[in-house]
Amino acid sequence: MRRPLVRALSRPLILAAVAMVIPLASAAPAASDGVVLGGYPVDVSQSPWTVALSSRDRFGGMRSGQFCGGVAVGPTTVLTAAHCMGEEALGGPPERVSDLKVVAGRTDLYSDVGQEVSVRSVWVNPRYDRSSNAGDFAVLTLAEPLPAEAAIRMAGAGDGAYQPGGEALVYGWGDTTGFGAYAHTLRAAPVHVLADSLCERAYPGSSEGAYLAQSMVCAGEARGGRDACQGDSGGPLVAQGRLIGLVSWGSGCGRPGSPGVYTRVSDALRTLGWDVAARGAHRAPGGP
Ligand code: 4AZ
Repeated sequence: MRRPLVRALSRPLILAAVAMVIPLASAAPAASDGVVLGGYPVDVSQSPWTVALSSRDRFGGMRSGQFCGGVAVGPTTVLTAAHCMGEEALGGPPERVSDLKVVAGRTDLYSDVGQEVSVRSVWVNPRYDRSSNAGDFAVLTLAEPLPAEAAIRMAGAGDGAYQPGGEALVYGWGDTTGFGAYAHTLRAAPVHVLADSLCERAYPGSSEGAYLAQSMVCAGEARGGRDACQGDSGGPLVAQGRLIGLVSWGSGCGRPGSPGVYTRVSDALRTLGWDVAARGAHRAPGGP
């Protein structure tokens, strides 16, 4: 569910209370140690393209102001989810968040290791559809460049990395339990790329969204357990060393039969008119 990040962040005490009760129930989540659920800790040097989006003014300084994930695809270009730049998350247009930053090279959000770079401009996909969640991506242009090795290659249409059954990794600092327990160190969870038909069946269309294979990628585990969750949005789904998805939505986190839904990077590239090899360096006229 593309639940507003803000709602979870503004009610941490309520969520904490729920989390204390749930382990006693039989319907406990399949895993409770993830990124991302069902994951493990990683050092950001293993995935230097994984960045945190930050606004201390809006989200507080505790966890470096982190509220979403992002992916460096060029020295000054970061992809994230459109819904991370929405009013529900930011309380207004992104231009009004004067301390919007990208945090790179910081595994532990409690530390000040790495780099914080101001966001110079935000381009939200004008075709992003809030009811289906189609086209859930935005492009951030940074005020200063990140180290060149921080950028990941994107997988274009027809890339084998989209093949169902393939292994992928999702990265983030998001909720590790589904109950509002936000990580402060980066985590990764191994998931499988799943057939579109699985997500089409799981998400035929509801208030949460509708799975559309052209613009979305289905990934997770049939048994549930490993999944992205709130706070991971906008972060990377990587297969065969290439970026195939951005964390977008799903019904809850890690539930059997409710896989994670990701923005299909090849479709974003097509919308942007970007050449895969150009890593976002070539802009379409009228684009970001
Ligand atoms: C969210 O609310 C969210 N399980 C992100 C990913 C998933 C669910 C919710 C996928 O940002």
